[in-house]
Amino acid sequence: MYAFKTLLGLALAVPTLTNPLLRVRSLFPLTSLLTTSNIHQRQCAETCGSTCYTQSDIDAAVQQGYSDYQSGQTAGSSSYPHQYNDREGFAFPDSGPYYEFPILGSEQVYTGGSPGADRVIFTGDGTYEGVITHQGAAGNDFLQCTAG
Ligand code: 2AM
Repeated sequence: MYAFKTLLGLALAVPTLTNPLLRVRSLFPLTSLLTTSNIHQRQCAETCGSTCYTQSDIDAAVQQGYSDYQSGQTAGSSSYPHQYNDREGFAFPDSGPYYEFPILGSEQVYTGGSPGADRVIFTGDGTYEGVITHQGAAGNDFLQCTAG
């Protein structure tokens, strides 16, 4: 009986330890490599040029911009947030006046310095209205970013 158990143990253990495929599978189950559940994908709510913004990127920019607007502060030595006059005539969900604040593609909230090309728009009560960009527009004009 002892000999049988030893043989059975060896029969099971040896292929697992010596067969590279079985060894790799036991360390890194293949199924976890094939499923996407572990892969963090950013879901774009708005895309400006080729820059993707998630809703949480947008919410963070609006929150910072509106907080500065309410306290009468600007980010660093910049002029943001400041009023956006909608010279382009974009149709936002609510009426103005509107305010703009930079949104950065780096997943960092804007605190001053170069504002890049992209802006969130919000109203005087902090309602988010949209994302616009200088990317692809003439001069200082804006284009609306694309949903998704
Ligand atoms: P904005 O503040 O509405 O973005 C001087 O700063 C002028 O340049 C402002 O009219 C400003 O508009 C605009 N501006 C800022 N960043 C820009 C960019 N990346 N491309 C084009 N215009 C920009």
